[in-house]
Amino acid sequence: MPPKKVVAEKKAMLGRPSNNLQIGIVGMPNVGKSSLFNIMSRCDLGKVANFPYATIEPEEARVSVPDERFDWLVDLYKPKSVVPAFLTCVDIAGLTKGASTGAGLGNNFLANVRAVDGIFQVIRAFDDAEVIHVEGDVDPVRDMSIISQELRLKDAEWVEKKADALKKTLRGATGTANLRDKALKEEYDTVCKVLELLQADKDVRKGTWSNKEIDVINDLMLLTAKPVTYLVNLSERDYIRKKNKWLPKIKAWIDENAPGDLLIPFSVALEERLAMEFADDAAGLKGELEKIGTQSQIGKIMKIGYQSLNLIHYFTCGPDEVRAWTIRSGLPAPKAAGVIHTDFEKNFVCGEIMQFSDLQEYKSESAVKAAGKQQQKGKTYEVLDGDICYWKAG
Ligand SMILES: Nc1nc2c(ncn2[C@@H]2O[C@H](COP(=O)(O)OP(=O)(O)OP(=O)(O)O)[C@@H](O)[C@H]2O)c(=O)[nH]1
Ligand SMILES: [Mg+2]
Repeated sequence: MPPKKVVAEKKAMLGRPSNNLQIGIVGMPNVGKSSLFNIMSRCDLGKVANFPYATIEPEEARVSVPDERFDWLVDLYKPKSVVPAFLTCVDIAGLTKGASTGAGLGNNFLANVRAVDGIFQVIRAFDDAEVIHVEGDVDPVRDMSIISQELRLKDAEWVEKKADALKKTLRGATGTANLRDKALKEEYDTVCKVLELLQADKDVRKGTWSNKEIDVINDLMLLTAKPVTYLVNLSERDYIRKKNKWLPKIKAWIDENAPGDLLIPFSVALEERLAMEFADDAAGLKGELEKIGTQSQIGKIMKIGYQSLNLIHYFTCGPDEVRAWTIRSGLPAPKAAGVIHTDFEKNFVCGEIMQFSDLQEYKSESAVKAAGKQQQKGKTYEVLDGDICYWKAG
């Protein structure tokens, strides 16, 4: 008999298995979350106000994710309408010490964090005596510790309850090794492992988990399982000169407590000024950025946030529309087609797929086809970021 073929098991991902994911802006009160949200959404949805807890209900905005390939395709097809990739951002209320036990807007806040899939954590590193800090002074490292601790405490409380409930059910189990009892025992073991990790002051997303464990963890909807991108809000001057006394300390904190998480320095003050002074003046904006020798970070923030959620997009192109379709990476073709219409998934026949680089090289669809570079792909094809797809459904 030939040896059994070993198929490598695909690594499961933490988080909701959805293509419609959201990222929440989280941080201490009065650090610039709503200001950032407003700049990103370029509208006045969030309430920017100089008092702690100005935001109570989360506000939502779809923010486009910049992609040079998309711009190039729009230029090539000159379509009647365009839809870029976007990420849904949610402005969340400020969190304070003790939130996990209900202080401040505690539980309200944590429910909002539970509802999002990823976190932009805004950290205040700008000095401004006019802007109150709830802890009395500016200390981003303390703020980061407070936030990560509150999220962990809440997770631990949640997981402990779950472990207790499972323990009771297990005790009631028959003791015969049936499948249900075995699954329960495995679930219980995972929950205990998660609790141990949290009690050792580690975030769930930093643990090493098997696929089975990830299934259990995903059902728990834990706060510390969500990816975090740290956004450090600097004064305009510090941002431009790329220097601030807190930056090395923040970096060291991340290396120690959340290794691998990304840090993006930016400046609400600068972004606000640019948005205001050059609202409809792209040339003016370019000139100003050249003059002060810097760049806006909003595009980068959106891109990194999108990637942190394992999101990618494929394109559909034609004279009517060039559009980016967001999916979670690793989806097979029928599921990817299904984001356009569920019928495309149900009655999937095949996909005609072009690679962006081929279209860029051959400069027209017909030339790509003539070169035999457009390929027909079946149900098992895994759609890649930047693919240009035409779906055929029965
Ligand atoms: N000087 C300075 N002030 C800022 C900066 N970012 C925000 N502010 C000010 O800080 C105050 C609070 O800003 P918000 O954006 O409402 O803060 P928030 O984090 O949403 O606050 P909560 O919703 O209360 O948690 C406002 O007066 C802003 O103008 C900054 O980079 N520099
Ligand atoms: Mg706010």
